[in-house]
Amino acid sequence: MRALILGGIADASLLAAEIARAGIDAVYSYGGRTRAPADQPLPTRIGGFGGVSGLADYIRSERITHVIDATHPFAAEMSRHAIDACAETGTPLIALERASWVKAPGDIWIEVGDVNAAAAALPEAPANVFLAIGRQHIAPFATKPQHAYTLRFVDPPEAPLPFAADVIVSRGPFTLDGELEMMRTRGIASIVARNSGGDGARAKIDAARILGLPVIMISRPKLPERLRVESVAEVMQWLGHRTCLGA
Ligand code: 3Y8
Ligand code: NAP
Repeated sequence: MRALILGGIADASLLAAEIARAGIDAVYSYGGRTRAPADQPLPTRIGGFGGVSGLADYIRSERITHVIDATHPFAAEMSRHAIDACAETGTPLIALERASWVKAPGDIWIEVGDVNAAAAALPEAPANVFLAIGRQHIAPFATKPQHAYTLRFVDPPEAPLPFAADVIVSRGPFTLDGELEMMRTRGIASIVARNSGGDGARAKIDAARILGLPVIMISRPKLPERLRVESVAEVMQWLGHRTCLGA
């Protein structure tokens, strides 16, 4: 057995630790989006494969027998390539994808389908807005320059921003107290977020509820059907290994 983990988020790191503990031969893969990604307890590769064909070639040349797509729910292109490359090479594929956040009593969510709709959903009157969607997809907010934006990136910005904004550089995971403090001191009036799920970035959603702030929540991209589980233990069972996590 030789597993390829398409990683890049906290759940993939938890999986890598279990796979290393089980002594399974595996490779961890980052897309190369951040300057210093977290170390993993497995041999690690960084960067794209070169599309579906590049991934299929990698699977063949590295004699990969199982692929685990443990990427972020919004890493849709990588997930689609994994489905196609595994079909082409006849390689078993499983997706480890955490559950979406679910609106709780007291949450004020404006649910939208993509980042353009999120920008359109912002009010016209100038406000302090926290864009908690990283660096890659902020351009649509240039259509509403009247707002005072706070952004949060993993690494300092390398290029000029498409609009005036204050950038917090932090890779998370984030705490409730930290989110409350940041939103209060900046007088944040609304938040834009992706429905990433998981605990690492959930604190901003809880802080918004406590402060009675609206969250413009971007729903996940649709992906083709594939075997999908929500826990590391289920992936380990799929690999034929029991895990110390039980189940
Ligand atoms: C490179 C690996 C961990 C580390 C942190 C989790 C938590 C923060 C949710 C906010 C939302 C956001 C962003 C986010 C989440 C965790 C986890 C998670 C959101 C790292 C990581 C990589 C990336 C890539 C980066 C994106 C960016 C997105 C910041 C490592 C830290 C906003 C997504 O500058 C860039 O190009 C950054 C790009 C893709 C989205 C964007 O478009 O900017 N993640 N995030 C992965 C790779 O190269 O393969 O550097 O160690 C991992 C983490 N991201 O393990 O706990 O739940 O896992 N990351 C979003 O949800 O909208 C932060 O700020 O509240
Ligand atoms: P994406 O748009 O779905 O993928 C674009 C291209 O990036 C892919 O086609 C592939 O290039 C390369 N790529 C992406 N993830 C890769 C991986 N794990 N290993 C090798 N190549 C990868 O990807 P994204 O949304 O930018 O996410 C990039 C990485 O950041 C992923 O690892 C993801 O888990 C992590 N991440 C993303 C988000 C987010 O909000 N999107 C949040 C947290 C973490 P080729 O076509 O050349 O193979």
